[in-house]
Amino acid sequence: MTTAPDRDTALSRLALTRRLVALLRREEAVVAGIGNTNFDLAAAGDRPQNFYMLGSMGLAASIALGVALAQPARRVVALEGDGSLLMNLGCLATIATVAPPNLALIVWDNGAYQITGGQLAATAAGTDLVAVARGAGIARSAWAHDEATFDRLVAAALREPGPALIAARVDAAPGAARPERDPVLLKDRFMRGLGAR
Ligand SMILES: Cc1ncc(C[n+]2csc(CCOP(=O)(O)OP(=O)(O)O)c2C)c(N)n1
Repeated sequence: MTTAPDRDTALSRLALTRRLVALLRREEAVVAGIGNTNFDLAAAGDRPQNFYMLGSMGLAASIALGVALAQPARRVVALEGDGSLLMNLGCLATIATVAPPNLALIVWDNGAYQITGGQLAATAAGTDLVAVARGAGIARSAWAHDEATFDRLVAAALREPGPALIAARVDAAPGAARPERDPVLLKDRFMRGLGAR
């Protein structure tokens, strides 16, 4: 769907992250953004092909773009909070221009910078990140209004040529787990997980 869902139908970010992990079959790389996004990925299923961004907002998509270009035979998924993506909107134009067919972006839109105190983000005032992505040139950009649609969109993004962007309105539940916070260890493990070391 291209119409943004109402916020009162927000889905569980953790439940959706679990659904994503359940759909992974082929050692796909998953690059998770700062905070709740990577906390929930760690809870949903830690794996050597997961990379947990620490500190920098909005770079999961850019890192995932690099991985997708370096390993075109591997599917790559970026998970990003709406506040983080708003800080690096230019990546959408870059991804549309380079257009790696093996890249999918998933955006968790809770309308806020939740982890730093719930300050409202532009998405709460009406910025529609699916419309922004489509405008940037990522034609396969859609809202997941419910879990079944999310599953269908993710399965298609993992199988069909991308790039694709999937966004969901999510709740404000705190992140469910804490991954390792040693950046060198995380990077080395990820590189080994991708067979790059
Ligand atoms: C450049 C930069 N500015 C501010 C921060 C502080 N900060 C860390 S996480 C965060 C909010 C992230 O918001 P979002 O990506 O929407 O995720 P949420 O917390 O809502 O799950 C902020 C403001 C930071 N780490 N980097």
